[in-house]
Amino acid sequence: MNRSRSSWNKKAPQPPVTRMTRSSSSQTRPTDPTETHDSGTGPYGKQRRKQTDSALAQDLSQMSVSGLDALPTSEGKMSKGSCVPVQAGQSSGSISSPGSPSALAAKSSSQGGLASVARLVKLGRCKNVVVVAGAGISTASGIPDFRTPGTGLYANMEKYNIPYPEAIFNIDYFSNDPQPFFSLAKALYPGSHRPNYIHYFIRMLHHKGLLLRMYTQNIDGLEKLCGIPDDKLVEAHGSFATASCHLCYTAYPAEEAKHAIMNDNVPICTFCAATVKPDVVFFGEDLPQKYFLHTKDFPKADLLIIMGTSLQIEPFASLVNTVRSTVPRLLLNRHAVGPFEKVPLRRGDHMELGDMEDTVRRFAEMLGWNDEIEELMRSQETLTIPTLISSPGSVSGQTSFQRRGAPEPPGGMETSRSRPGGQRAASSGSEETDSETDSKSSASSSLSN
Ligand code: CNA
Repeated sequence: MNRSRSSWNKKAPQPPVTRMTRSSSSQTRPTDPTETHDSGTGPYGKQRRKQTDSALAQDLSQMSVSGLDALPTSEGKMSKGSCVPVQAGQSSGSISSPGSPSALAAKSSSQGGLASVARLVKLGRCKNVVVVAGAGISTASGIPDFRTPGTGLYANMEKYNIPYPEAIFNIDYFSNDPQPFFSLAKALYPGSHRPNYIHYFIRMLHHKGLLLRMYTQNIDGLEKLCGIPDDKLVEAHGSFATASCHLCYTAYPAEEAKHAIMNDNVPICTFCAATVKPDVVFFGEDLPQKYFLHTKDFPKADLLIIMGTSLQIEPFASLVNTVRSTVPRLLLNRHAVGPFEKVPLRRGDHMELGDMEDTVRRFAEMLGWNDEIEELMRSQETLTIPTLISSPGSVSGQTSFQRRGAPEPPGGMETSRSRPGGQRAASSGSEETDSETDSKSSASSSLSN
């Protein structure tokens, strides 16, 4: 690989702030969802990944043998506070099978849960909706998730020549060998994929003045691309919109980083000569400052929608336990995850299992929003596609990504340490096209606090 240089922009020193790092698995998840009511910085302290490579390898081999099903599937998960992978149906309850409590809960939940929530929305009882999302909302756009057997990143690691899946998002591994991540980044850079119906459904929540905030683990930028405004979005695991030195955090022009990576060059920090990376949060890195909006948002939420996530990455996963205990929570996923694996479900919890695009379409029909969403998709796609065609990133298009069977993106988190990205002004992938008004401006204004 060649090395490229570019003009640099040294970041101003930042005041010390509370750090929240990304870690794999739900090691410190509160055990009783009804007990945790977040205030302040939340129940999670600084966490580091404690898994050993061998434990991870074992964990992943369990994942790869699990079947893909509309009902709960097997997913490896580390037990709280230990390095021992937990098997289906064991103490953490992470894996369920037909007939298991989760499957029974799934069965009972599918009897009208979606309709109940739709009714609440139509009655005007949900005006501060918080959405928590993961890679599953983008699989319909052709971007693999982490854990879906067969297609997920974890099942396709050999393509990247790494010892274990999470190495691709491990900052120490990157420091030694950025190539695996850069190979993946080439496939994931925004410009290759289009938002799907699910993204536009969330955009419609905003359009209706109901979206308090969307918290996404995704780094594909599709939320912004479909027009969800930046002040409604927390990209908890960072994004490709900015780039910086992985060592000293000196900012680096994102377009130049992209150009270098797309051309198999390594972008180099002009300040310390270490490797530059897109500001996607790696394991062990801090979350963006914006993430801390959750301390205000979740207590205020009157409906929580959890979509397309296995709730395996902390501290993000525990967010779902920080809404008030009376607040309805709706899980849309292929299988039960997190607190929805427990039976009985908490009062007010609903889940609708199966393919999410189908589920979300049904939900939209119940709400009477389907035609508007279709129209919104048509108008937004017309506006954004020309931009993408002229984008340098479009060379890696979806086709080549799929051909390589490429996995998915890492979650990134941004740092609260001296990373300006924490407050970065969102290089908007979003092109606001309608006259939506932000009915939750009071919450948004906290960004500048
Ligand atoms: P995950 O662990 O792969 O979980 C995804 C979940 O979505 C699983 O439970 C799947 O069963 C479910 N799912 C996938 N497709 C569908 C579908 N069509 N219908 C219903 N359910 C579906 O991914 P998480 O997001 O929970 O993990 C967090 C990681 C993944 C974050 O750090 C992300 O950055 C990272 N990631 C991001 C992307 C992206 O940006 N698109 C892609 C892959 C991974």
